Amino acid sequence: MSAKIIDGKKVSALTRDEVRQDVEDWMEAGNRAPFLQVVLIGNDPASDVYVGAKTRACKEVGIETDTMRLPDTISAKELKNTINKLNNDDSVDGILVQLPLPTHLSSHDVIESIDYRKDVDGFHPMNVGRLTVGQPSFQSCTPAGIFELLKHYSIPTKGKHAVVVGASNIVGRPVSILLSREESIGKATTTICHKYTKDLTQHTISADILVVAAGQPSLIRGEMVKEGVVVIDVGINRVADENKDKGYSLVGDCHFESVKEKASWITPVPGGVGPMTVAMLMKNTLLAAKKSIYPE
Ligand code: BQF
Repeated sequence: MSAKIIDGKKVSALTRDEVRQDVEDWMEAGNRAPFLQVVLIGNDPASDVYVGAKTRACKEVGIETDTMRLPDTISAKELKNTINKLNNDDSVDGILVQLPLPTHLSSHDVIESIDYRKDVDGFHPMNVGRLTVGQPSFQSCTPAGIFELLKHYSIPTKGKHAVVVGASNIVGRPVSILLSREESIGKATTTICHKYTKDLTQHTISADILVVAAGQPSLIRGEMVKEGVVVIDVGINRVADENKDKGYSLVGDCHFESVKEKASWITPVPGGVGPMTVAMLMKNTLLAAKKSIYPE
């Protein structure tokens, strides 16, 4: 078998188009444009790229946005005060603090200082908790994007064995929770693997759906998966490539060439899950502006 491609670029364009239309309707009904405040701390080049992608998407769908650039010397207290002002500013619908943070800042503390009603990344414990118990919440954008892809391609999850590799708070953990929920996309038997998993292949080989978010190029190879598996590769790794102008190319956590020979469906990197993450941020920002999750 050679896998069919899950086209995240295409589905993200469709999703953004939907949001653009919804924003237009929202404004025609007499409301102001949704507003996303991005907070970018320090000078991480990858973060610059991600924030650039997010602000471009905002412009495209009619969401207003501003990026507040703060020095990496900012203290926890100063940052908390800054976020507090944004929490209390009625013209701000969504607040996104770009991760990773400089090491002297605690991401737990920073995330918890954001008003959960403006937490469009879905990282606040209130949103994570509500997601876990099945109450309406902002869903973390990458997991939500993965679900949008499964929905678009009508890939069934009920009763399947879903194996998630990577247990991060941003991707692996929430994906595993969502896949095991009793919802229309869900009802999967879920295994979560991480760096202490003894025999990774023993688990990946039995996966009907394999979500890989480990941050390690070629972690998953063809021999480690079953014929017909659906592979969602969340990894974004820079590897040196002298044929590219930038000097590097992006690869996922799967050895694409060998895995695609066995999979029924696979996400490419780039152009798979990544663009969906940005599209779902647009959706969340509109939900925040409409106060859809947390009505007043
Ligand atoms: C694509 C991210 C690791 C750490 C912090 C499109 C994005 C990426 C890839 C993007 C990511 C990854 C984001 C592609 C946002 C996804 O074409 O494949 C878009 O902008 N992402 C982030 O904000 O912080 C990260 C990964």
